[in-house]
Formats: sequence, C-alpha cells, structure tokens
Amino acid sequence: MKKILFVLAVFLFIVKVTEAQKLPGFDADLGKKTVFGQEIRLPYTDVLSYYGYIKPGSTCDEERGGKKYYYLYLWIPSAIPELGIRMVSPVPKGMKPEKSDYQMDEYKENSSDAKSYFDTWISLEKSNVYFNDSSFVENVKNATWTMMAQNDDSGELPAQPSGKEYNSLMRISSETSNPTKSLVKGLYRIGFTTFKTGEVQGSFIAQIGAVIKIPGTVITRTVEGMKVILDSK
Ligand SMILES: [Ca+2]
Repeated sequence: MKKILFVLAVFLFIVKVTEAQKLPGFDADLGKKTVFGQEIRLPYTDVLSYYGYIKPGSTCDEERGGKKYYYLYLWIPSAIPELGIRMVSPVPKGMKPEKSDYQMDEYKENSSDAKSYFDTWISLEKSNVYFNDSSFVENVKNATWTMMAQNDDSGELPAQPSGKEYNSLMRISSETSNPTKSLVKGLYRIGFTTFKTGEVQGSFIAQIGAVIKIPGTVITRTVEGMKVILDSK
C-alpha cells in the first residue's frame, strides 16, 4: 500500500511539473462574468499556435522608433467579435508543435536552444487589404496599417527564465461602429519586438484565440507565403 501511495505521489508530482511547463488556459473577455467577487471567463474555443525562432543577430522586418520589428501576417476570413493574442518566449519546455500548428523552419532547426529568449512586446495592426486577388502582394506592400492594440507585459502568463513576468497577452474586441477598429475579413499583422533593452532572439510561441471557430485563418511570416496559402484554399 505504501508503495502504491509513493508511486501515486511521484505520478502527481510529475503531472504537476509537466503542467507548470505548459501555458495556462487562454480565456476570452466575451461572456466574462463576476460571481461572488470571482471573475469567470470562458476559454477561446479556437486557438492557433505558431512556433517561431529568431536567430541572434537576425535582420528585422522594419525599424520603428528605434525598435526592431518582426511581423506575423494574419488572415481573418470572416468578421469576428473578439481576438486574443499572446506571445511567450522562450517556448515552455513541455510544449511541442502539433500537426495542425504552424512552425518556422528556424524553429525546427533550433528548438533545442533553451537559452535564448526575449522580453516580448506585441501589437496588432489592421490593413486596408480585404481581398485576395492577383495584386494582393503589391496591395499589402502599399497598404495603410492602423494600430488596434499593443501589450508589453502580462501577469496572466508564466514568468520568463529571468523570473520576470515579461510575456505578452491582449484581447481585442471588435468595434462594429468604428471601421478602423472592427475585426472584419482581411489582412492583419502582429508586430513583435522587445520593448526594453536587448535583442529579439530565441524561440517563441504566439497564440491566436477566437471565441468562434473560424476555418481559413492563416498565420505566416511573409506576405508572399500568405499569398501561396490563400491561393491553395
Ligand atoms: Ca514584455
């Protein structure tokens, strides 16, 4: 009996440690309730995961205000009421890409690098490109981008190896009465950089959460890559 209890205790300990190496649930603002002073949120029903890796010393996509920006392009195929975005660096030890997850080639090649990471900072911008046609890539190059939201640090996410809660999370509600703030079909981009000192480097996981299933949502690192995927659908 003692042996069984010991095995059980070890098992529970392993489960606990494994859980600590994954991310907590990703919950929405929509439908949030407060019951007896306790906030109750429903999880996003549709979560896409993107595993990435930025090699130390990489060239960024754009320099803005002295910050090195990198982009993930996001295609939303239909209007949605809310979008959640979170980014964690490095990828927690207990997490590995599943078949349906997106992953950068650089991540596949460098997933064993557990040392590099960065203090994440994220933004969501909306473009005025709403359709995929033959001039899509050109249109995106000339697009107007409107800032919708940004986040530096979130206490809802596990701390980084430094012990600081510097990972990022934000929830964006669609403002249907405001065309620049409504989450309609079209191309968006998630900008990421490191807000304080340091370089963007190492592994990261970005997750996109939606309160409804939206088949046809696509995340890519490049506009050209986005075009190829949209054309194949
Ligand atoms: Ca941060």
